[in-house]
Amino acid sequence: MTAKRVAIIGAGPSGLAALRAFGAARKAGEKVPELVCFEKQATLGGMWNYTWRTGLDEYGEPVHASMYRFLWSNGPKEGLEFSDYSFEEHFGRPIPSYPPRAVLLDYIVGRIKRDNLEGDMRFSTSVREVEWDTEADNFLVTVEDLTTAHVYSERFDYVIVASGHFSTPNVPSFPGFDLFPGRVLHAHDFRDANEFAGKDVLLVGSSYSAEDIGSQCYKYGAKSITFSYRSHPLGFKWPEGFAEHSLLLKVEGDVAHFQDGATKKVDAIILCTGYKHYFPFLPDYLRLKTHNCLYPVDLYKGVCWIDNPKLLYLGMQDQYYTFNMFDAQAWFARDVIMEKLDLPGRADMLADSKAWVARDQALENATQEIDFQTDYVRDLMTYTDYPPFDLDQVAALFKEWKHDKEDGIMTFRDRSYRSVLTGTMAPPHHTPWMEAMDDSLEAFLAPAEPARVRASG
Ligand code: FAD
Ligand code: NA7
Repeated sequence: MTAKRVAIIGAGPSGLAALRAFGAARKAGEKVPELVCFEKQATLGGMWNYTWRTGLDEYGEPVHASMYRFLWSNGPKEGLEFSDYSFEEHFGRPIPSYPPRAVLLDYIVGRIKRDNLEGDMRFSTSVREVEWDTEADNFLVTVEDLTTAHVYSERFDYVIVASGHFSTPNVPSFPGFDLFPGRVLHAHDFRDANEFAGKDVLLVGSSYSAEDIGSQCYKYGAKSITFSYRSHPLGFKWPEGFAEHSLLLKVEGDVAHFQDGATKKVDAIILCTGYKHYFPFLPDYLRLKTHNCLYPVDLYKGVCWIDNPKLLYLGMQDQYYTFNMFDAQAWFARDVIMEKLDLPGRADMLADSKAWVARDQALENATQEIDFQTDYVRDLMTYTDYPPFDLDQVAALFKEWKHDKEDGIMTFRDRSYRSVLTGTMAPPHHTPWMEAMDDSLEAFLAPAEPARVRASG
């Protein structure tokens, strides 16, 4: 019998979690399927790769990256630590709780490289089409090697979609944008806060992107930051120079008008209005259709496409938990594929999924959301041998993080947390976040400057 073939679409944290899950089974002596990972970028790491490019890349492909320079983790690393690979193991010593992008990238990729788990990795290869062949009982996956423009198809028994969902921007328009004299852009195309030094910046949206890009622009010298919210303000104790207004009504010249009657002259507008789940390579009958939420519809255990569970999705939820949740999902997907787990019938899968969706829709605040996602990850982990970790402690940590942000939105990244894996308390960073302008791995890991020794005398 020929080995089963599995296509993994994307080599970001979710796709790499799948490689790691199968790698763990292989290490345990199990016979694992043949894995092929298609990645349209030239390297591992997904969203955690930085590129200056926006719009289309050198091949005419939409640029995946929404990450920007100077991005530091927006939650404590102790909440996302892989339970089979601690930060301490990777860096050889404890590191502070809020690492910048390059440090997290090093950690994600390090886990894969150290154990040579890359396997059959097809870089610079974009998946163009996935079709289900009922007769053959497998998928026909068509891809393009971007470097040669060669298009080819291969057959797979399973397909894992790990292509991320914070890449295709949701871009509303507002009256007056066409005549606005400054720059209008979406957060997806934001790259360098220095561009906005000395400027009055308007951010539309009131979630993570607005909060972080607004804070960044302030850190790098913007003159003022104005947020415009649709449902609710961010509500932090912002420093002087910040303001929050209700929804933008229109722009007249360079003056923004808000629903609450306020007006503000602005130099640039950044739409922090979220992203769309977008799978141009999937036909309608296989395509997940959801907004950004904690439990997307039509997925059993948030992973298996109920209408055809040989199609599996990783990382499609909105996220408190990130890397360790992707792992828990990948272990579950692996065990479905390796037939270590029996899936219930369609009606039972649907009922289970609907119960989770209903519970998600009734959530009223962040505390409940954290508890919900904790329960979700806990439930997933009961099915597999993903190394257990103390989920209650992680949930408590997320709640503490929420309070820390309320206490000081510009200082929360200076806090330290205890690893639930190693029990080690993170050391403080050598420089407060507001003064740490260099976000390189080298600067972050550099020892604190020794205190100057005063000449006695
Ligand atoms: P991605 O990382 O998006 O990876 C998907 C991969 O699929 C990419 O490499 C892409 O090139 C590839 N791909 C897509 N389409 C195709 C195709 N057709 N063919 C082949 N390959 C394809 N999380 C945190 O934990 N902490 C943070 O501080 C944090 N900050 C964030 C800041 C920003 C601005 C954004 C956008 C996200 C942030 N996140 C953060 C969430 C982040 O998305 C996740 O941590 C993580 O990257 C999701 O992993 P993923 O593998 O599911 O998706
Ligand atoms: P989110 O968390 O999905 O939030 C999107 C925000 O955009 C949210 O505040 C929405 O308001 C707002 N929005 C969406 N459409 C509109 C329109 N038409 N008008 C005004 N406001 C709108 O996306 P983010 O980019 O902030 O975060 C996504 C990830 O990127 C996250 O993991 C971060 O770590 C980085 P609503 O509350 O729905 O009224």
